[in-house]
Amino acid sequence: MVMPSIDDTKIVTIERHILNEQRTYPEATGVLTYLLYDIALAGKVIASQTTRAGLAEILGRTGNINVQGEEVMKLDELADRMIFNLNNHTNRLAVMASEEQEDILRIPEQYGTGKYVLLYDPLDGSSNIDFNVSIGTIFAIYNRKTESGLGTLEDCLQKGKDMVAAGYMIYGASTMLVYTSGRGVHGFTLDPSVGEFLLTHPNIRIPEIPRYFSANQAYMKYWSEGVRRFTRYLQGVEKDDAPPKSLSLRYIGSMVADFHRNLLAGGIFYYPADSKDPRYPNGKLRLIYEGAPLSFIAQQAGGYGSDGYRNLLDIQPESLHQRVPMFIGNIELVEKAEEYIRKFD
Ligand code: P6P
Repeated sequence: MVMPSIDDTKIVTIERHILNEQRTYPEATGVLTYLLYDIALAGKVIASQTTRAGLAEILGRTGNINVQGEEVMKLDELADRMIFNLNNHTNRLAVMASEEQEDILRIPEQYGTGKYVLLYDPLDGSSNIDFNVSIGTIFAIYNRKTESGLGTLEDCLQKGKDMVAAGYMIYGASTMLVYTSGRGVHGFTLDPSVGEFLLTHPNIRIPEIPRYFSANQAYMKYWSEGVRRFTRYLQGVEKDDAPPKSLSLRYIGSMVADFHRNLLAGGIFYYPADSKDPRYPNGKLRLIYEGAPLSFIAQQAGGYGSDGYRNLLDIQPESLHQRVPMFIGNIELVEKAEEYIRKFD
């Protein structure tokens, strides 16, 4: 039987890709490679469940409410548990923190601790599960700041500019893992037939000409004057300030999916401060496991992430679930948002 010839030099797994990268860094120990592998393994398991959500008993709600005051979907819990359990015994991490858990996640005492810190949103956009909309996992990796022993809250509250690596998994038509370790952004697509993430999008760069803008314009009445005028600029109706010709609106309401499309096609995702809920004047999205990792990825792909005033990666987090306005995507569009906010707020 003649088998189709497979060019095995083109089969690049996450491990091979990172090891190739690490060869340029003699001091690299390989621990980060294994950590990314553990995260990828969690992604494979989560993907195996998200594609069955409509079939398995895990669809639907647990009746639990998480620290965000949001109803917890069963897949949320599975994803949260999966990432913690696949990483809590590897001696690679000092501490973890999750969007689903109020406090930091300590490494169980029977296991050793390591030099990295893992912050993650296990299943962002999970309210979309019932409607079969793409959802995702977001993660950020830092070096621990404390010397040894169990990691602390201080280890989790670091500026995004000190991040070692960041990435996301998107569970959609295919499952992808996109990551950066500070040397460009690279995308891997899961081949379910072999259970491996294979390099499909090396060196992702956000296109110069943006194609989309993504925001929930139903909330325009809650936004500041500057953000409203920026949105009118994007719509092409702000007097004497024409936007890029190609712009179209795309908003899925699942940040990883909105971000991923804009990373590949060019555009901006924004979730500004709003007066919708006086408890959350800085909007809905969180800094340490959403805004900061996605800004690091955008910046590594030639884009930029801002809170409307400054680089999101320069913000010193004050608390685990701190919310922050965010404008992430093409530099020109994010800087235009900052300009409107400076001028009209
Ligand atoms: P809104 C999903 O619930 C999420 O956390 C993000 O994935 C998404 O970008 C945002 O909230 C959507 O929020 O207020 O537009 O429904």
